[in-house]
Amino acid sequence: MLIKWGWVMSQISYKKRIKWFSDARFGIFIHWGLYSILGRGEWVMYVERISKEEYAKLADKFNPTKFNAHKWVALAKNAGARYMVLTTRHHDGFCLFDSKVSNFTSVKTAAKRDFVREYVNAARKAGMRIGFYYSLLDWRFPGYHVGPKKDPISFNAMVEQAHEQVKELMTNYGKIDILWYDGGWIPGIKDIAKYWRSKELNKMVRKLQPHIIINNRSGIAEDIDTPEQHVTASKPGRAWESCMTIGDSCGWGYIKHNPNLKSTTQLIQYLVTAASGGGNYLLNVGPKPDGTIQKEFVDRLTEIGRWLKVNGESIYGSDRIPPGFLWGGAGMLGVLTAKGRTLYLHVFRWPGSIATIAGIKNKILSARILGVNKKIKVEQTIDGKVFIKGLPENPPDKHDTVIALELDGKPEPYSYDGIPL
Ligand code: H79
Repeated sequence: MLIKWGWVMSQISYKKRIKWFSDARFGIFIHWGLYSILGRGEWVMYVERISKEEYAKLADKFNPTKFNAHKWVALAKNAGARYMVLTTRHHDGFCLFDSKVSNFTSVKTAAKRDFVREYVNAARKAGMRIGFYYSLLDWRFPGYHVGPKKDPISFNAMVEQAHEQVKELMTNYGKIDILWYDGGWIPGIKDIAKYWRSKELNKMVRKLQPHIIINNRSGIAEDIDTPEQHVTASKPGRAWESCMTIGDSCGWGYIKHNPNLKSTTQLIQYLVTAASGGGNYLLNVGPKPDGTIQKEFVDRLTEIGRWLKVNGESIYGSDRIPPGFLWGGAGMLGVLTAKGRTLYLHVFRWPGSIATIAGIKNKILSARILGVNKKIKVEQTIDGKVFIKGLPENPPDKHDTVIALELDGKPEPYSYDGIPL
């Protein structure tokens, strides 16, 4: 009984703690570091087998005079993002913050700046929630590559450094909203939490930052699941966030020649699909080495922001669509999102003057197109079919036109079980 009550209590506090995050729905991820100079993605050191001595020389060149954290935050805000996550350190071990346990930082090399502090200050000023990405692994330690069993001294030095640096990040920058671990996998090891001493690590984090949201990449589930490069819902009640690049590769840091970018429409559809499943969308930007962000990214983010200004009520604070809706509820048209008694039909493929959907049990009281000041007519049949009539021939929004359906209660699917189609 005691155990059960303890579980209930922790669920309640989880619900409370996670609320702002789930309501936010949209965040901007930033991958920026020494690798940005080479312009071939953040894995360049590893995939090109660059020695740590050679790679370290990049720190002498990393002096981004055009970096302005306020501009990054303004871009994210204008895109409609409610939080940001910055790579405080990636797998190369280079820190964008001041660390007592490493000399390989932007503070102790050419730039002589604490970029994490500048980011935190700018984000806080703008009311943007603050996330820290931190890579547990550090390629510079031989013990990482051969594993903890073959070189425990080097491996444990790496673990020790991670514990110290996470402590620094959780102590020196005020309130932090998200801790986004990555790089927890260890070659040949399944029980990674044991080797990172993640239980102890996260206990320390929660002591220093009681409200923080921790992701699932230290080998412990913690608060959120993090599907990478795909949108896949977790089980109901569990928060999740899909992270994704704008480019077509698995490169997250700046890539000089990366012409096959996802369109704004695709990005909006991913965001909507995540919201439909009760999840968040963390969209990545890899700024250039000088700290500026390429035009193609700025244009997409600005356009998403424009779309969200009109259609944000269907995204922010939305509920997960209950199970049982046919084909996600919107058939060939697109997907549904929901909030309270409102269903939002996101039309990705505009049908012309009549939109038909099946599988809705509720009575629909009224319908409106977001951003278009005109009531529209709805007809319903007793077997859950809905006909939305008198629509314009062409879609009012080329990415996704949203039709809000006000219902007589919370959305309920109409079940056709046993009825042959
Ligand atoms: O920080 C980003 C990635 O660097 C990191 N997670 C996101 C958020 C990540 N680490 N590993 N992976 C993602 C998956 C590894 C993909 C790889 Fe590859 C395939 C590494 C080597 C082969 C892609 C292709 C990267 C280098 C070559």
